[in-house]
Amino acid sequence: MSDKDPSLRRNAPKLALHVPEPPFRPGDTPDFSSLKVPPAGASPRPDTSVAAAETHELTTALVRVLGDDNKAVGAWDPKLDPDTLRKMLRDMVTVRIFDDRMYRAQRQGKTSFYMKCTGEEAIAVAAQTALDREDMHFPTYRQQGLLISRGYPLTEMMCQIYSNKGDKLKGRQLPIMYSDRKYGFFSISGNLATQFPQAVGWAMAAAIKGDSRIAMGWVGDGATAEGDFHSALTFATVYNAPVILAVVNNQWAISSFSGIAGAERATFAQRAVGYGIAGLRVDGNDALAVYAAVKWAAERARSNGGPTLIEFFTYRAEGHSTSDDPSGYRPTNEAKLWPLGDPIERLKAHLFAIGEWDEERHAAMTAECDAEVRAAQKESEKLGILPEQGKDGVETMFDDVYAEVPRHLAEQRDAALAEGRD
Ligand SMILES: Cc1ncc(C[n+]2csc(CCOP(=O)(O)OP(=O)(O)O)c2C)c(N)n1
Ligand SMILES: [Mg+2]
Repeated sequence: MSDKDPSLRRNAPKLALHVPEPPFRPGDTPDFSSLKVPPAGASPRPDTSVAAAETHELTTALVRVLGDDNKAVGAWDPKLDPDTLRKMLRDMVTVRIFDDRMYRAQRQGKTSFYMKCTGEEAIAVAAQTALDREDMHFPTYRQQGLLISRGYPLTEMMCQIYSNKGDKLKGRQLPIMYSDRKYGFFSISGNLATQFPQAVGWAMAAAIKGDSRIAMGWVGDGATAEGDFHSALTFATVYNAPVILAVVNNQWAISSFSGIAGAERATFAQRAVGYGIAGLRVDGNDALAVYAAVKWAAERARSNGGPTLIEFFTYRAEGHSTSDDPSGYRPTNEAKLWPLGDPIERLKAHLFAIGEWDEERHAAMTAECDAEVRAAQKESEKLGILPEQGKDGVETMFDDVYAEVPRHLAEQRDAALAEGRD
């Protein structure tokens, strides 16, 4: 047989590619029984100065603190005081109410677009609580919990969503793509994974300046397939950047399941170790575990121990955005069958279990949050909603691009104005 003509190699095995397919499609009954969910408290908590390679076990495990009895157990229990727990619960409830009202506002035609984070509230809220107010976040469109937890005015968030007269970004950003340096919240970019190199770069700059603030970058499971994810990890490890890199693995990237980004082969946290970065895989629906993991990574970064990649394992309970209909690609009851539960219910049950909360207080607090969101909505809607918004003069699109409008743009602006007058 000749080696020159590959078609003649009849006895060799045929090469084949594997094309990942989600385990369940619309109409199927989801079955998560093969999912390995270790008991709460099972993971060891190494010292924050541990060598990155030694975190390997933690990248395949799942750090969990809240047990089936709703008590906090194990080495990762952050031992938070009840006021902090109640504040986190309140923030998470506010995020959910905010999401519901803004989703409805989109359906009522008051804005063009909205994105919820249902089921993922614990991740942004607990991460924010674990960091310092001065630390810098590089968020994606699903971390509204960071702003809400930092006490950002809800009215301002809504004005941005409505792109109305109160929108500080003047309608130049897609609704929900907030930006506020004062709140340590970098401008959201729709371009996936840009957050990672930006966070690493900011963290490197902080170190160069001798600053003590750290950065936290955020991406989704799907975005880890972007080149930016990998170059960010390279820079982070080479320069030992004081950064926390969060992968929110909600298992979906619009209609692509996480297998398309490589989840069938290794966990997202495992990617860290290959780069020489510490990795943690955490139950993202367990607010205490999220808090503890971010605190661990922050301590490591602040003491020049280097970067940490944290995978928050969760489930995107609703559509990708108001433009998406998940019933077209996954079973409609999948979110309900997801075994890690609802993060709000779990934190609430924990507060009940330690005798620091009850139904009456919960109902009163929920009513307060609801009233707060409604009041903010009323206030922001006074400043404009669709279809009245968006009638700015054509000349305004030339503003804020350059410090001084260059000659050729000035000419275009004048021509547009002249045409408008005809
Ligand atoms: C570079 C780039 N590619 C594609 C898109 C289109 N897009 C927007 S969101 C999204 C899915 C992202 O999924 P994931 O990273 O898992 O985040 P999630 O939406 O689940 O929070 C895609 C493909 C984009 N915005 N930017
Ligand atoms: Mg995703």
